[in-house]
Amino acid sequence: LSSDTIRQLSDLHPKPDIKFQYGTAGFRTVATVLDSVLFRVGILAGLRSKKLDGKTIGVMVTASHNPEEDNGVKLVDPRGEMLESSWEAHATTLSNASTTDDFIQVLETFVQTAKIDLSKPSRVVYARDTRPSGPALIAALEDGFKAIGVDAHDAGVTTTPILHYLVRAINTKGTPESYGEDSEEGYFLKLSEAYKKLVAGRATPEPLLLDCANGVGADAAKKLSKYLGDKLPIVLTNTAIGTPGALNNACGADYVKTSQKLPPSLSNLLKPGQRGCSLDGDADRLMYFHLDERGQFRMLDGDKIAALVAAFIVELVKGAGLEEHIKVGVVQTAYANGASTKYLADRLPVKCVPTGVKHLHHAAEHYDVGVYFEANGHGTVLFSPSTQEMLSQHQPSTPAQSTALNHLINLTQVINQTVGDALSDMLLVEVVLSHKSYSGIEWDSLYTDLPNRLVKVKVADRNIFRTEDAERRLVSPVGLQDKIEGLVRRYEGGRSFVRPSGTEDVVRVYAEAVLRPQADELAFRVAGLVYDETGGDPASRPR
Ligand code: G16
Repeated sequence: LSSDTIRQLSDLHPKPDIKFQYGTAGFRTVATVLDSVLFRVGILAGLRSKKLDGKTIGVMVTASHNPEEDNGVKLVDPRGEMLESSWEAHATTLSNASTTDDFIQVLETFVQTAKIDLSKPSRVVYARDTRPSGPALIAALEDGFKAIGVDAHDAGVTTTPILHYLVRAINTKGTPESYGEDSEEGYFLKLSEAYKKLVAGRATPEPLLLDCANGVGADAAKKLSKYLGDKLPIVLTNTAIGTPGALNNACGADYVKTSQKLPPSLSNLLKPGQRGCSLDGDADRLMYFHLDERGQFRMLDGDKIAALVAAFIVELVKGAGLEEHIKVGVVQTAYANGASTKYLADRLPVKCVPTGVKHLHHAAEHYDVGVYFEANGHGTVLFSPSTQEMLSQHQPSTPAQSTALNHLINLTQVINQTVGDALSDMLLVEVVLSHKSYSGIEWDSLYTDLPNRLVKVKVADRNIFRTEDAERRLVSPVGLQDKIEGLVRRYEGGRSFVRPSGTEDVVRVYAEAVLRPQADELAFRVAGLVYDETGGDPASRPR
């Protein structure tokens, strides 16, 4: 380590008096305090690459669904997956060293204990979303690259899933596992070509209304739309990338999921019977919706996407004559609507894991085909390497089997298997709707959601909340779980859980019950319990 260069550059990025944590989706907080974190992440990314023999690592600067004033950064491992969890702790430790001296000492110890050969090359590809704080944070990140001598490639302003795609494409280039051309254009080509094959010969669908959350998804969707041409007419809205304060504001996937409402900006645009969907701030989440026969807003969330997609894949696997060889499974979190879990578990193996794509992704890898979606619309489908191999080798016995097999192969291409990808998921949903001749109404009627409510509680210290059983039970603060269960018992079909957010400084409370007013009441009463437990300003007590 040339500690002189690191020292000089580190002095330009002093750490504020704040405790940082690499959480559910990397570091994420108000952008103004993140400068030192970005510098240090630049160094860490370089070290991760060296440790992995010069493989390319990804760095994405985004705060996704969070408000515009937040920002964040997450690392992407060589196969396009989230950073290996043991390194999350290293990221946290490095980010919290208080002075340049401390930082260099922690760094040297880390290089020794992790046995990193500094003579190896290091390569990183990085990108950011549209947040105004992005350019300054990227400059800090680049200082980190400079400090450790990274061969860095700037992918500019793009979506999180495109960055994940690029990482995998770069690392598999020229190998039998090649994931596609290592460029944004390569991504759009791969997805759009597969989509066109899957809908060949089918009627052009009614236009899809796409809410881009005034974020980076607007640019990407515009480009994708050109590749799709008239195969999928898309009406883009909330594309005001340059308007201060517009990002995720009363629009986007998180707004739709949490408020269970149509973004007000869409109210004059969405016509009864029309399909609409919302991206989030970095286009890795997708929520669908439609207006039913009575003009009522109906949300088609990640659970509904999982149900739609899993059933379709099972049908194709059977159609291809592969049901004895390929087992499809689903992964959800505690937020999955109880009705969706019942619907899926009656048909397929279903596993529940803690929040965070990395947990779902790893669990999904245990199936031949693993469909994973968080209720908030974050998810994808994984085809195991042996399943992909089987699909390419299988000899179908009938023309019908051959068609089903080709559809499965094309699905492996339209789906971004590195991470949840709103645009890829949108194409996937559109394929299934087209094949099934479903409108939003038929899709929605697969099962009826139990009424549910999600609320946030601002507490003094969310770290006192600890959970077990895939976040379905609180173990700390002691005694609170019993109180929650006491409340839940009073509600028909009641279910509720409490967990600390990994991306916002809040505790989240989820509740569902058979009747809407009861789900709301249960959520607010549990939130009240949480609030009483931790104390705080009575004016902000949830009610
Ligand atoms: C991130 C994670 C998701 C998670 C969400 C909310 O999404 O990638 O897996 O569901 O945060 O997490 P929490 O409830 O812990 O705040 P995104 O879209 O913001 O990157």
